[in-house]
Amino acid sequence: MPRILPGETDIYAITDPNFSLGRPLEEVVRALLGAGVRIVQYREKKLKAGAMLEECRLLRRLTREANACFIVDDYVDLAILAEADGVHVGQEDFPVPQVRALVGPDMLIGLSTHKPEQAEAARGLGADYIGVGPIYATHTKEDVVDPVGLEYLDWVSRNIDLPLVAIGGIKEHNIADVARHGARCCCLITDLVGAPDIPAKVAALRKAMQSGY
Ligand code: 3NM
Repeated sequence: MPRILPGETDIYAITDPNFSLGRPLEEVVRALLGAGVRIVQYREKKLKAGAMLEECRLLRRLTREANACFIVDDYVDLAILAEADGVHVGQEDFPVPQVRALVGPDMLIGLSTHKPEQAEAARGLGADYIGVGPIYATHTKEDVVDPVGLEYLDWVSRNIDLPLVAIGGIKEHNIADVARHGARCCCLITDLVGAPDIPAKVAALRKAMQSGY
């Protein structure tokens, strides 16, 4: 059983080959896990299914050895085949109840939310945690909605009884504000997997987060 789950205080890392400074996925994930990151999401938009499954099996092995939580973005089938701990879906993916029917009762389901109605609906749908974002502008995700700002994060942290993960444009220089506005768990792509020294970046992000509480 993974030691840290989404919603607990920590960094939540998402992989992205486009921002990893050309380093292989294995190197990036080993660096994250070695630095103590305990939640890793596999996010891949370009590879063919077989290649994605191969990468997910590798990440499953690495995260299991590190007692870390492994989540797959979007692809429910891939999450099942790779024996992931969770799958993360967006508002326009398969609806959470249908995803639940496929993955069974034990797999975590994360749902991205961008407005109060979506956050309010999430528990009834059966989501285990919600993404809250994009907090700030981000160019990492295509077709992303406008930034929701810290106000939405504040509102969710006060009103929604589900673990939340803040996401979108979070960086070392603003993560303290995100923590201050109710996020115990902050999710990053570019500022984390794009850091030349990933362990140093994880340490700096954690220190900055702590200063926000
Ligand atoms: N989902 P970065 S924002 C994958 O708001 C993703 O649901 C978002 O990347 C959402 O840390 C986002 O580089 C991109 O801004 C996050």
